[in-house]
Amino acid sequence: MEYNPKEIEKKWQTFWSENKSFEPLDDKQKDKKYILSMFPYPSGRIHMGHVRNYCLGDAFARYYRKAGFNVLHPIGWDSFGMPAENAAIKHKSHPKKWTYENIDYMREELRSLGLSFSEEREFATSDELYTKWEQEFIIKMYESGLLYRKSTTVNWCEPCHTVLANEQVEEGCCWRCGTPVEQKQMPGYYIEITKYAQELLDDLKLLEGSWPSQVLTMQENWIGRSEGLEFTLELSENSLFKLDKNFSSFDVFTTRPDTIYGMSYSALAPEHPIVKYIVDNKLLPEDKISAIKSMQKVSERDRATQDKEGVSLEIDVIHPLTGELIPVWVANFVLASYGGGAVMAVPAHDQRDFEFAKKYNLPIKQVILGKEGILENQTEAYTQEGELINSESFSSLKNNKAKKAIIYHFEQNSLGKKQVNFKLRDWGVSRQRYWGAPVPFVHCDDCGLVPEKIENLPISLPDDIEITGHGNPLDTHESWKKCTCPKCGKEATRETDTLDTFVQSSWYFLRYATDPKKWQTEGISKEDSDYWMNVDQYIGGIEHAILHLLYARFFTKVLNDLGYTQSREPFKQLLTQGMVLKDGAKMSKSKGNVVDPDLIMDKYGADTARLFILFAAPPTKELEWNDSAVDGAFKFIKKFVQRSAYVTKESAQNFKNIEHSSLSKDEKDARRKVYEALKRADDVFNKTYTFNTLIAGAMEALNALQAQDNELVWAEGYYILTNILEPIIPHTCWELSDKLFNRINFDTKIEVKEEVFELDSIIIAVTINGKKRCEIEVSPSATKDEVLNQAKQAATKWLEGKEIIKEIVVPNKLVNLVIKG
Ligand code: ANZ
Ligand code: ZN
Repeated sequence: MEYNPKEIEKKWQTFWSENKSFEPLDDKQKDKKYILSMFPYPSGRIHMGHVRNYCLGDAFARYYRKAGFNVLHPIGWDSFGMPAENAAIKHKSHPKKWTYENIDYMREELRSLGLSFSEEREFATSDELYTKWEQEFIIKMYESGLLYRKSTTVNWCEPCHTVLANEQVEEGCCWRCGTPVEQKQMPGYYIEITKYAQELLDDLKLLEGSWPSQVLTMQENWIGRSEGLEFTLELSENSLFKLDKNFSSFDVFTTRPDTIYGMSYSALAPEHPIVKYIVDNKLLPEDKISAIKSMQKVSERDRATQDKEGVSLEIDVIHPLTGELIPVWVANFVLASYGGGAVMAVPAHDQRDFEFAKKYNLPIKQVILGKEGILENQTEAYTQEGELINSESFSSLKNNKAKKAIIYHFEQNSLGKKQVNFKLRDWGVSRQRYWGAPVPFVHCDDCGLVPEKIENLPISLPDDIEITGHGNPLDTHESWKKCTCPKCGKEATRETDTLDTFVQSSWYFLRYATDPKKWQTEGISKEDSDYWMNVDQYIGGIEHAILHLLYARFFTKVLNDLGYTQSREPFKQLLTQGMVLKDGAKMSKSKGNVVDPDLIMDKYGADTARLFILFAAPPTKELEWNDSAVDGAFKFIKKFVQRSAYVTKESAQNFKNIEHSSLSKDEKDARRKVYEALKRADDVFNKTYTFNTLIAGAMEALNALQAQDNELVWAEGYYILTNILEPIIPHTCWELSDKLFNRINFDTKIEVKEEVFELDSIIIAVTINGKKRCEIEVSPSATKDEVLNQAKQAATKWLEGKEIIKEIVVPNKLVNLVIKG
């Protein structure tokens, strides 16, 4: 039998498609598995990362289908986003054309890998039908108060007339034209993810053991919960007058109320309203004003890597406990959007405050006494535990106790309150771009911001646009913008912002779970999603550890609250795959080390690519591309196919009658290896995911089969190996099982026969005074005395004339004899 991958792969791919072999059943009584690999962005061609991602998912899907589950294994396209617009600018094409042509091409590439996707559930997130439901969710969120519009500072490039994401700002300049980026106030839409911060944090506990702990930690840090004290700093009398009584105080948040007696200055963010007022009204000398202005121009992100910088604002606040005057500065390390955008600075115990105080010669006052005692000429902040000093009645308390005592004191005296803060910010979903889902709102002179009527959805993108790279093409499309107000019917203007593509990937798994027959009339079918959700196995790159996975968790909770699904945590198990490397580096065009999956499939066929990818490394580890290992994978399959010739018709029908006890040692060995591989398969798919060990086991089993020539053992071996390898090399295994066995009955589960693991004899070591002297071969049923006698006989020459004072038998392993002299 010859191995001809081109022929058999085409044959089975056509068969699967024509027979709809991989459509999930409409039978909610059946146990289900929902297997999902993160859907691809249609960038043009698939790369090895995709191959790894989808081959892993496919192995799970095929395994569970064989194990009798109703399996949902869908695919689609995350098809909105910037690259389509950039390609349109570069190649003078249309983003839509570019996107859908790429999808058609990549669909064929995935198909030729033989992936067992449901074809009926495929969609692209740029499909109008998808946009329609997404816009409905957005309106529902607006109506429930979860989505709002506000003005904030954004990165703005004037020549390109566009907002830039942080990632598009390179050393303070626009990535496209190189112009220095400005900070500009711009209105945008936000979803209040912060309302779910505590739940998003708490529910990480439910995922322990099922998600990689690294991902859980990253999410926890991103959510960034901290507990502390929020209190008000009152401005001094003089300062009040300086600010024309427009301000009387500001709030600060501290996680270290125990250090409050060490506050020697206070610092405001450059965007703080008091700073703005001072700048706008020129209440400081010219040079200070311009220094503040240049601080404001730097983005928050870049400030993080700058040296500490600040300007004294020439105003004071009153220390809430001592009544001392405390100077107020503006500082580049204070974030406008955290706490109140202001800090009490304690240079003795906070490193940033320390560096700033050193630079500007501000007092440093120690209030925590640690192991190092009184600190003189401090070179860095003391951030460890200790006892309070210089803290009036709180002195000598341990600092953790003092935290609570000081918060209590503030609360009792109505000076402040215990406060929980999160790093997590509300999710800005506005993009000033064309190729996205339009935000479904209308601006009316009389009614203000009005959501579109549900029956008018979707608000589709106009096709006749001019993409220049300058600004949002929707902004200049006058006829598209013109509309009527859904509320009062007067002429109004359409919103031209489109939604962040992360919105689309936040609910696509719920869409797949909805029967496509309902797609016209429902966005998410609760009935269907209650059956299919949660995703049993989610597979994707670690680069999505934070944003995508957090937004998807968040959206699921919101859609649950809105009644669309019973699910509240969408992904039960998460597998984050490692990267595919070549010559030790990530494959990338710029490094010129890309291996094109199409070429590999062309040369060797899909099964070789699949086998190599799952054999070369465990899924979570990096995978180094290796041409000779690819060749090795091909040779294994070829051998597997060729040797199948030893399986005769009669043996294929009769192998179930093997009488184990009558087999020779080689025959028994071969059988044992086959069953070991079978046993391992369940473990690998359900627990360890080490497909490499499963494949290695199958290879060993094939070698062991070759070392014997019992036809029945050959046939049984092939029956089992084709079964366990089918999730990995499906074309080959469908072909063999079809040729050799009756494919119709092929999916029945094979029982593991324990008799196969019973050994005829066991090798046992004999040691004398702990030193190994010889080995004996004993029957597994031998009694302790029989084993001992055999051991003594074998070791006669070491025992002659010696007295045995102790005999130890470790069953199946070892006999140790202790002798005297
Ligand atoms: C005084 C202090 C003393 C602080 C000390 C720390 C150590 P988390 O919540 O963990 O990030 N802080 C507060 N608001 C800030 C802002 N808008 N920008 C920059 N820093 C800000 O830490 C909160 C701590 O970060 C707060 O506690 C505050 O400094 C600072 F020995 O207050 B701390
Ligand atoms: Zn109106």
